[in-house]
Amino acid sequence: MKILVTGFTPFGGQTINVSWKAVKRLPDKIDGVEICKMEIPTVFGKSADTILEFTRRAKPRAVIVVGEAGGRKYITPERVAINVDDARMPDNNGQLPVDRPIVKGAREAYFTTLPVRKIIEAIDQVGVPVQISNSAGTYVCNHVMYRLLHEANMAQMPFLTGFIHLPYCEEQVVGKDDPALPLQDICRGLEAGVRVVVEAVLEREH
Ligand code: PCA
Repeated sequence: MKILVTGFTPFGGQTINVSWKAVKRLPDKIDGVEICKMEIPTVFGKSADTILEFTRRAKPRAVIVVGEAGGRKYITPERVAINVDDARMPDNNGQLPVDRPIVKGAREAYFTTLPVRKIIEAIDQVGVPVQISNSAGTYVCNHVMYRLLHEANMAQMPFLTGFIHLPYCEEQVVGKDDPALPLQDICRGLEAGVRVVVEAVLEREH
């Protein structure tokens, strides 16, 4: 049995994306479940296509998409994805969609199917700042979350899926005022959240 956890490439002129830095440090196995890790491009379309190619082939039981939300003080599991691409800056392929539906004619929004409250409790219990977020934005992260929830919603055996945004890690904010957490804390919090998803996957099996 496996689950997939993804991080993004750096974007917006940065050299680091904390999401991939943290995801690649996750254990390879938790409670017998394989943790597959993948770095995906910060590009509308291709980001989600890359994951969906994997889910169709490898059939993971859950997909946790992890991204960076610079400026936030907490790890923020996302509650909802909305059906719109509206970029404030070009993606890594220069695309700048404005008010464009992600999937024409599909639902306006999907709620996460990850156990978001339990994830928050678990991250809180390891002492890492965490808060629910009610908007994943309208950039590439929301795009990927929406596409995965839409795919899972149409599948016969839907995988659990949702999104976790991470704040900057300390090395990204040297000389700046932006809030940040030590990478170690971010990794500890993320792992606690992933463990909750592993438990949920194992429970569904029985
Ligand atoms: N954060 C961006 C896209 C990639 C990432 O890590 C976002 O919040 O949409």
